[in-house]
Amino acid sequence: MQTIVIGHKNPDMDSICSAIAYAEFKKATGANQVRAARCGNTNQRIDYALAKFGFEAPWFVTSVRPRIEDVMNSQVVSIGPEEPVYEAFTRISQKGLRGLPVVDKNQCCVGLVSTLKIGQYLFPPRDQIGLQREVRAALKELIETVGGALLAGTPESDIRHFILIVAAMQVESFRRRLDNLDRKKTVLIVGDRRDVQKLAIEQNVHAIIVTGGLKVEEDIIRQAEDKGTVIISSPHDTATTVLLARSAVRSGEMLDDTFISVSPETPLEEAERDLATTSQFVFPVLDQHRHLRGILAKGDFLKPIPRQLILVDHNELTQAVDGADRVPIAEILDHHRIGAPPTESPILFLNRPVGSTSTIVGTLFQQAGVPMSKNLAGLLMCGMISDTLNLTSPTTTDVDRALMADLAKASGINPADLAAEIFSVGSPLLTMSPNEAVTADSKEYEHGSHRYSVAQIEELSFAPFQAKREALLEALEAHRAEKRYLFTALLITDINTQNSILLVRGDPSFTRLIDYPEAGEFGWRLDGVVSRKKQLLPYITGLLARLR
Ligand SMILES: [Mn+2]
Repeated sequence: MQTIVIGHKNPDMDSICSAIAYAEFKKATGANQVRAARCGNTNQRIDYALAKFGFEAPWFVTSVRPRIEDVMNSQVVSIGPEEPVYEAFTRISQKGLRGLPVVDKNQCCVGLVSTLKIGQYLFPPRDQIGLQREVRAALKELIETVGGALLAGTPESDIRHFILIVAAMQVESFRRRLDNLDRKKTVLIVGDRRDVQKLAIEQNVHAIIVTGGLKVEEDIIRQAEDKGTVIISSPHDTATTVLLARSAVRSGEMLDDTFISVSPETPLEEAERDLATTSQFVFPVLDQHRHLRGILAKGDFLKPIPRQLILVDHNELTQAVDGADRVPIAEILDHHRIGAPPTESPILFLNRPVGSTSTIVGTLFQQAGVPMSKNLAGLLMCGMISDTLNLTSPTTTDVDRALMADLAKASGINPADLAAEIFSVGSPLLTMSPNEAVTADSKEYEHGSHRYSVAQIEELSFAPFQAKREALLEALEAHRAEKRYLFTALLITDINTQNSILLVRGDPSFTRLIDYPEAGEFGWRLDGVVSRKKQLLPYITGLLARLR
């Protein structure tokens, strides 16, 4: 079972840092196969923090929606086109399958051989019962399939069309029978019947299989060598020998090349919908080069998905990675309002009203007595500083202040210096396009039937704002229209003065309710507001409640 520790869409510093740190914590406390992930791009500030403390950006995951590769059987059982059907059937039975992919020398899948097709071959319909005697195979392979020993002659290795004849009759009857046969095609299956063997050699029958491991006399073998007749000794009785000889046909002779294949990346839901009504029971899973990566059986759709999520810094599905509703959520660590989906089993849901998720993770390290590297302490400080504007946001608690002091001691880094470094990197207004600025840290919310989004950017001053105002408003409106939101908002926070400007584009029925002092068209001055979560969202929720 793989566990993915992942923050919200449009990841911010806290969600990246807490995902990395919590994955480390899980590993340090004995969990296996835990991996930190992100479902969006980092920004310059996050990249700066990661580089400063020597961390890679977490694994980029666009979707956790279950895919075919999650449930397919990758211990691929296949058969070469040259291998006998007997071998194919043996593998099918051993593995309890309904068919096998046929794979050529280049590992490309060229078709399927199914139990149905093998059954039809071995048991032809009554009106074509003569087919029972026919086999297209190389004599050399036929000997191998029968488990026979070569006594005379040189069996060829090219595929030929043979007729199997069992001589269970008087020699005179057999003589008459031979008159009607193409002897070059005939493989005679007989016991220790010296007279029949002798006659068959004289009449140029192509090969003779002597069954039951019975002895063949020296002069018969010599005579066969002289005439070029192949003599084979089969250890099995006649009935078994006939069946095995027929199974010597190559798998490639019996393949179904109009088969449905699937790709490892196809979402399971989509595959299930498409394949449910087909009569094919196993599906080769092929990559873009048609190389066989696995086999999917219809029963695989019922397999549990070997993956679970730990959500950090969010608990609402609208903010979670695509497909989060399709895999089990094992834990949630967060400090936001509760909007979590119901779960099937009890889970660890740690939601604390502190300044950052990094604070929660740091506290877990302390409580469990798990040692933390200097770099990890520094990384957690970045998450805390970013979310609490270095402990100045109203979301800051005594827990944050105490932990920050401990982490500063552990890392040897002064929080104020680190904060100045982080916020001086990559001003969103100066380094991002208007579209990036309004979406990079955007979060989507639901209120009744309404959906809306609120983004936030932190700046060291409002100086670059006026020049970008119009472009930001246009980008907000484009984003709103694209997502069909009731409104889109952008909170621009000056972390030095602790004031913000709010830009909102959306339905006038909502915007006319905003009663902060206006700051130009579609803009409001929110003095003393720095926290989206603790100050702005409760205000917005209050307005929405008044909406008619
Ligand atoms: Mn956070």
